[in-house]
Amino acid sequence: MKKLLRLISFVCIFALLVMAGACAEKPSETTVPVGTTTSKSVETTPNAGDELIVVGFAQCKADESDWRMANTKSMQETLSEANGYKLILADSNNDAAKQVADVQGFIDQEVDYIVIAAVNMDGWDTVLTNAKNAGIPVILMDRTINASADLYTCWVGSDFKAEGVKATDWISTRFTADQEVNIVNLQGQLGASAQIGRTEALEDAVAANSNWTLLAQQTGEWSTDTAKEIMASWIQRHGDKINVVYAENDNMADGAIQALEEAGMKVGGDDGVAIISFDANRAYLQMTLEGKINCNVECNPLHGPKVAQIIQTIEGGGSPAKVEVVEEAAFYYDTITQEIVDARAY
Ligand code: GYE
Repeated sequence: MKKLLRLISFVCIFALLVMAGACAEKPSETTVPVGTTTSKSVETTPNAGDELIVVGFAQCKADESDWRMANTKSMQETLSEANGYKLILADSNNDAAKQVADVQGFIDQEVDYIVIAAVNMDGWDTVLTNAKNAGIPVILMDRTINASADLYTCWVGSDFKAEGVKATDWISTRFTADQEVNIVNLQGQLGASAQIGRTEALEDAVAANSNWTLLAQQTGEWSTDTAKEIMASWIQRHGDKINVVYAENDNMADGAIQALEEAGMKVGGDDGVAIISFDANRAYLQMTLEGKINCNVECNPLHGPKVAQIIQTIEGGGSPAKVEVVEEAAFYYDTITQEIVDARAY
């Protein structure tokens, strides 16, 4: 209902302005009347004076990791009241069932848009059908889900398997085909598409390289402390047989490094246990520069502006692209520079 009223007021304002413009002097330059968006570029913020656009944001766990905190901050800074939005943040504390309930809560509140950073890939059909029936556009951000594509408007995020391939490609350059490569894998929270994609890339590479062995694999829940405990037990069991730690985010890589150093093992560099990480947060790019992390694959958390642009496209009557994969790089201990680290936005 709110959306229909907003559309009617938008059309009336536009019609009045067109009539006023027809009578006034032709301006020397093209002026765009307040209340309309230019065809040339999509504004990322609504025009002054409009009522706030209410966005329900279902975040998995706001303090889950450095990456997640940067992601939440990007959404809060972009979808601010000053920019014309009312952002309602629901933190599921990584409880998939609670996150579905959070989304249903947004539907009951009749928000204008729902944005989801999904804890888990499964369990979305019913609540997204409810959102569709309520006429509320759903924007998936960060992670993908297993649901019919007609149940959400679009998805913006990373190609997690491609990230993993960047990492395994580096491992291939680090070791020769006749060297034993024993790998331990600290996985993200099981069922998250980021974990699934990164793990899949590693498992495919292990299957393709007869000299590679996956010694151990366990979820570190994206957490430094959990990863440190798991790594300490793997050191007890496998000791210096471990050649590579494949940690699916920076926080877990940090935990593994702490455990290895406390066990007196050499980490990173040219001849230490090779450390793979994902996210490339600034603090961990600094560790890459110091040689503690060998390969850090970027995963951009700053999705706020892109989400705002998608909302403005829809507000202007347009249809956003169904899939927006963000461009990402990888950084290596022997080529990264201090300038790259200092320029990091998060
Ligand atoms: O790698 C991790 C965060 O979904 C890409 O979730 C995101 C992952 C990221 O907690 O640090």
